[in-house]
Amino acid sequence: MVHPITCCIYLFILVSISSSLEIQPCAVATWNFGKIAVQKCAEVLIQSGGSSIDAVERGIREVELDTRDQYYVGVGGLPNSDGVMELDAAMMDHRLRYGAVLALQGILTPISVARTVMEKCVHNVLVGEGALKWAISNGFKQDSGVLTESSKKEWLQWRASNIETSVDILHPNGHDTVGVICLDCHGNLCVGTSTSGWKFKHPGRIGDAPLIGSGLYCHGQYGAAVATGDGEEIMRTCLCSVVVELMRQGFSPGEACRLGIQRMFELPQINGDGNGDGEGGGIEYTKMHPKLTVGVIAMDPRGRVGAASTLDESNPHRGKPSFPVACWRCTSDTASFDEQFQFVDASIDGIEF
Ligand code: SD4
Repeated sequence: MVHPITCCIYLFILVSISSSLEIQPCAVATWNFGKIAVQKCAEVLIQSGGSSIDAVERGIREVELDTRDQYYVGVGGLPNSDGVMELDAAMMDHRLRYGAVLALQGILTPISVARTVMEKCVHNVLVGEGALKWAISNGFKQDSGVLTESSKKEWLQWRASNIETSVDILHPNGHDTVGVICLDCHGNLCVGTSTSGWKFKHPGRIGDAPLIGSGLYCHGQYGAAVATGDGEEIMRTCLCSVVVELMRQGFSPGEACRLGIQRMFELPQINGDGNGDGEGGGIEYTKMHPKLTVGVIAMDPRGRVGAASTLDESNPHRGKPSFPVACWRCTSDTASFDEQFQFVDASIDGIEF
């Protein structure tokens, strides 16, 4: 005769196992380079049974360290107007822990520093010299290689041509963020971001990417969101906070992203061209806006994913009328990465997958 308490324990173990079996680990990431990130996330989540935190960190590091293309992320990103690399990164997990480093100099993998801030620091956000000090005291090495020769060359050319970034508010190709959301087999979400930000930005400029609620947000019960694009506008909307709040209200990830993007179009007009004199420009952020570039991805704890962007035929970005999202979902133990991977294109109408 089995003791009732033993019975309960067996039942509990059975229920835990079967509920964790139902969860299909999943990873999504922004833009075409997101594939590199997602591939690493898949490896971490499946082969080494890592957590969503491990997966987000390792996935983003792949893009930070990759110099094959001119991503505006980590090594090979582009510096500020003084020619100095100032990198932003952040992480937030299902327990609503958050860590960010802003304008970090001389560190190849800012996302790993952001993780240490999230996990070990009494503060949530460290900036500039203080962030570097924290990184070094946590074992990170300073490395001048964060500014590559080709990035330096591009900056020198830009400086020689005397372009004023401050008025170049709608730069179509001047920034990128790698944003990654992962769900692990325990149903835990984590989100992270990393970017060198607006190319040739004013020294000390911080984008939305490392700012909680703007470039990223995560709530273990309702979902996570990550944004990319025109950071000045994303932070005016607190876009990722809006998207997760919409999921809390019961909207699906796709609907939440679509409504979040609609909110972007409701931003009121900015007077001036951004050069500080309060004159000129006059930019109307309505659906008619010709160039607003924003993309957002969301995932809920069931692994449903949605995405939307401001892009369409009338407002393409790098020649495409939609925002590419790299997505991997573990649908079977035997399928290869490529069989489980897809690029999804998200436009104004939003998409769910
Ligand atoms: C920023 N939002 O620094 C970032 C850049 C980006 O696609 O995501 N660009 O404003």
